Amino acid sequence: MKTIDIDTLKKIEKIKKLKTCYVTTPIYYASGKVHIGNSYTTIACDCFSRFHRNLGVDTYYLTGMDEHGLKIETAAKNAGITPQAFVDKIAEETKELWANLKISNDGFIRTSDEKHVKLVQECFEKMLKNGDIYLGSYEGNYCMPCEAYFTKTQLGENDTCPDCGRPTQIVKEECYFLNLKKYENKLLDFIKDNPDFIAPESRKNEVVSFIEHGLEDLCVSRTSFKWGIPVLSNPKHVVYVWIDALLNYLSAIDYNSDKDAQYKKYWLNCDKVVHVVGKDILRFHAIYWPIMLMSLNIPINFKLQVHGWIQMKDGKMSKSKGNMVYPMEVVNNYGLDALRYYLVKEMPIGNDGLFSWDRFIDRYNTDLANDLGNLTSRTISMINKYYGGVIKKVEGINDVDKEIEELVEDVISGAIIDYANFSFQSALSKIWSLISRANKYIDETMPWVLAKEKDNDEVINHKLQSVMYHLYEVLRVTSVLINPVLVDASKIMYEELGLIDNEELTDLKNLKFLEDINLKVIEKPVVLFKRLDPAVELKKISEGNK
Ligand code: ME8
Repeated sequence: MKTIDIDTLKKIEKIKKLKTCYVTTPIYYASGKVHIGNSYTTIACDCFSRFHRNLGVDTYYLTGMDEHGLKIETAAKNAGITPQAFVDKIAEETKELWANLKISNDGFIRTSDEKHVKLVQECFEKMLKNGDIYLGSYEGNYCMPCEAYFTKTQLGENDTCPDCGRPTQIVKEECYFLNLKKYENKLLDFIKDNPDFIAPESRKNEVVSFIEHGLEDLCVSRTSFKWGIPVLSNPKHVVYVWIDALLNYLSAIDYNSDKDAQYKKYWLNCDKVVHVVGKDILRFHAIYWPIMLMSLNIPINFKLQVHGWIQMKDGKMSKSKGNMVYPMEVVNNYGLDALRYYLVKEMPIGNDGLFSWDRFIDRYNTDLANDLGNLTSRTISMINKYYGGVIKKVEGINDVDKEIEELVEDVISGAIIDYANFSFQSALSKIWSLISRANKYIDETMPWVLAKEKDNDEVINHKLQSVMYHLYEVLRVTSVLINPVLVDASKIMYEELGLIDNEELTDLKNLKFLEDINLKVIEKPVVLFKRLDPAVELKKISEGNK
């Protein structure tokens, strides 16, 4: 058998040595319904967490809600309820959505949680005391809906907001500042010394060039609204959103509390801490967050994984354009796996991905119904037809069989490395190259022709059996490799392949082509993904029947 190169082996070994992992999504603004864009991040982090757990890594997956700020205060007022009642409702709805998407998060932090409020107040006071936060006043162009000041160079035409395009207003207020300037060089050094701090590389370059242009101190409090965490020593100020929001990653794991076992395990001594963020909030995570940690004397023990946006054909999804897609609309009509697969498969690492219904239906039919679905049902039906469902070891294999075995080995190692690097698109492409090869292998070996030679022992007990064995192994390996993404299909495949509760044969860490399996497959496989008629589906969607 072909041997895997040393470099790949080293990478795999390193991944398999991981003991602990902490994965976080951004905390989402509790100002409205969670859409398919936020769902992408949450699903991708779920795949990442499931992958690590499947490898035996003790993984903590955190998500949550960002619940303070003027926008939420205003939305609550418009709804005629208190901000707390407003965010309680959104948090419940979001939790329910994540449960429906089978998100396997371990923690759900809300910035209105008591332990979070306490930590933010303590950290703010600590930074006040060490002089990194100071009181001053700020005058600048402020965008009300985005709750952000912009410098002259950032503003759009006629002083409009560079993010939402609406007019900004000149606002002056007393506020606290975080001294970013002081840390400029230290941060640049840190980024230089930790080349994999920000992935992908292009995003790292963006950050470095931003810092090199010079940082302005950051306004970190507000007096113009009430719905926030009061500054302990000067409660007319509330802590402005980023200091509040970023600390969720530590309050959730009980940093600075009496019971800080989780902080020790998932931060201080953790092998892999990954904050997954969209490109829109890179700067906050790559600049403000490490500076806050430096100021608080907490180790910067995390990496940033940056992803692009899910775009619609007519640009970014927005309520005003009316092009929003909500995840349950997809799940209710096409199943959870179809949504999970499409989102992680369509998002190239570092760039934007596209959501379009015609592409969604095309991928569903091609990848899921035709490639994966057909391979599964064809293989299981043939094993039943030719060998009464029993799969067993074979001797004497030929070159094509060997080629399949080598491909299985390559795909396993390649997919593990890709998953560990958050490159789901590439991992899935590799897995699908195996599925396609196996479908072609059926056409090449033509089992139905071999089966006709009933009295030929060589054909029936070796050749045909070897084809069935190799197809079975492709399916078994595939069912294990797709498990982090296609949570339902993988389980069904385990059942159909006789693998339920068989921890040894579904163990990702020791996954390889096995030469001696004796098992029985299910008699009647179900249709994993029912083929869709694109014309019918697209018509239904355009009529708004979905
Ligand atoms: O920024 N495509 O919250 P937010 C892909 N509260 N991902 C998308 C997306 C799209 N079209 N739209 C949103 C905040 N996202 C802050 C974060 S963290 C300490 C505070 C994802 O509700 C993406 O990950 O605006 C983005 O970073 C996040 O949702 C923003 O969510």
